[in-house]
Parts: sequence; structure tokens; C-alpha cells
Amino acid sequence: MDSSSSSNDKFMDIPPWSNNKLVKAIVTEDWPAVRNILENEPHLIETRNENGETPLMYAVSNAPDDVLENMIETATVENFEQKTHFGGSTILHELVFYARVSAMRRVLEKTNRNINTQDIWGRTPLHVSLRGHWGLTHSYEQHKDMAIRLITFGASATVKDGDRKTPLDLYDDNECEEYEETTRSEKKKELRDLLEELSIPSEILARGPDAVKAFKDALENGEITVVNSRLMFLGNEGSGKTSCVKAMLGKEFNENEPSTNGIVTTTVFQTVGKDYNKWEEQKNVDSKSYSNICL
Ligand SMILES: Nc1nc2c(ncn2[C@@H]2O[C@H](COP(=O)(O)OP(=O)(O)OP(=O)(O)O)[C@@H](O)[C@H]2O)c(=O)[nH]1
Ligand SMILES: [Mg+2]
Repeated sequence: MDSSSSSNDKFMDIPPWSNNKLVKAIVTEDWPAVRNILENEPHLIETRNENGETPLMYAVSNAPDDVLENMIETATVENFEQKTHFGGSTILHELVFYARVSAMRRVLEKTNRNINTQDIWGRTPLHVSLRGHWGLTHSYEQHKDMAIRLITFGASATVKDGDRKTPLDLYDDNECEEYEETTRSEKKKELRDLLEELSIPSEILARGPDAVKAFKDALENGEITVVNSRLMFLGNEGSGKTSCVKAMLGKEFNENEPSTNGIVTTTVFQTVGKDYNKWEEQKNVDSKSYSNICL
């Protein structure tokens, strides 16, 4: 048993890796055998070796698309949450390294829990997707597909790696040799602008160019992480929900507060006052994103 095993960890360290038929078939690129094993002994996919590597990780570099996707369909969420012990990388790091875009999408549809997991170099899957790799370069379409998809599933474009570089910094450093030479710099700028825009929270965008500039400056120089969450107030009629929310927003107490009809959503944001504890109401922003709900 390795150190990451625990009593409620269903993952098997047996059969020993060297006797694992599935791994053997992957390593020898015997894809018909892999298909057969997935059908008849699917449990073999839920195994790992002493380095925390799974058969799925082994398959990423060379398995045909249908085999890789079949493995992803068969695997459990625990399988996608394995990390290698030496590099700290996850299946998502592996998939973006080899630009296995549709397989990456299938994993994300099952779980996005490791979307911002950093490996021992501090790199998230988004870092790895946009970084230049010696001897393995990605096309513009691959960069675009992977990065947009990762950001849509919650990847942060502002996490810094061990060299204090964000995924976009690594993209700047990437020579993108695979891009067509005549349009390379234009394409890079286009994608960079798009990714930057996608990573700006909607409530900042709604407050106009000055807020966007302040947000970008703060990201360059500051260290504050933007966090958002949704609060829901549930309680019996007349128990004081509306009054509580009003108090949080610094509004005046009304002894004769009318009963709330149905559901009320209020969008709020936390001000950047001295102690960060003053809440103010924010109107005219996308209320789906940041709201509290009173029932
Ligand atoms: N004395 C006192 N009265 C309160 C307090 N909170 C609420 N109230 C009163 O209790 C009544 C109900 O409060 P609301 O805030 O409207 O309660 P609610 O849960 O939103 O009620 P519904 O919307 O009808 O479900 C109002 O008359 C409030 O003035 C409190 O902390 N102290
Ligand atoms: Mg109410």
C-alpha cells in the first residue's frame, strides 16, 4: 500500500502493476486487447502504481480517441482525482499536455474538482495547456479549445506558478511554433485578449472600463483572490429573513416589514473598506452570478 491509501479509498493498488493486464496492453499498444479488458474486466482501470499513476494516465500519450474516451466513460470520479506522487500532476495536466481536447472535455463533464490543482511546479492544467513544450507544440485551435473550455469549467487565469507566472504569462512566453507564421502574433493577441476577458468576473465588467482597469491592475500588483458565493435565507414566515438581509446591507429596520411575496434575490458585493466587512447592494449586474436569495 502506498502512503495515499486510506481505509475508505476504494482505489486498488492490486493487482501488482507488473501483472496488470490493462497496463501491459496499453504499454504494448495492443488496443483491441484494451477494448476487450474494458468490456470484461473494467475494474482494472481503478488501479494505480506506487507512484500514483493510473492506467488512464499511461494511455493519454498514445491511445486512439475511442479507447481513451471509453476509458474515461468507464473510470470513476476517484480515478480522475489521483495525483502522481513525484510531479503532483493529475489526469487533466496529462490530457492538456498532449492536447487531448475531447477527452479533457469528457473528464471535466464528470468532475472539475482538480481544475486548479497545482503540480510541484505550481502549474495548473491551464498553465500546462498554454505553456510551450519542448518538442510538442500545439496549434492555435488546440490552445483556444483547451483554454476556453478550462476557463468555462472554472480554471483561474490568475494563479501564479512557482516562477510567479500566470497561465497567460506562460502563453506570452510560448513561441507557438505551430501557428502559421504570417498570422502568429495577431492570433496570439486575439486569444490572449479573449482569455483575459473571459477571466474578468461579470460584476467587474458591468461596472465599466475603469473597474476593469482597476481589476487588472490589482491582479498585476495585488494578492487578493476574488471570491464569490451565494447565500440562501430560508425560514418560516415572519421569522425575520428580510430584516436580517436588510441589516447586513446597512438598511434601516422596519417594524412593519411587509411579508415577502415569493422569492427575492438581491445582488450584493463586499466593499473594499478598511476591514472588508461592509456589504452594499449592487444593482444592474448579472443577478444569476452573485446573489442572496430570501424565501
Ligand atoms: N423586535 C424585532 N423584530 C424583528 C426582528 N427581525 C424581524 N422583526 C420583525 O418581524 C417581522 C417579520 O420580519 P421579516 O423580516 O419580514 O420576516 P421574513 O422572514 O422576511 O417574513 P416573510 O417574508 O413573510 O417570510 C417584521 O415585523 C419585523 O419588523 C428583530 O430582530 N427584532
Ligand atoms: Mg420577507
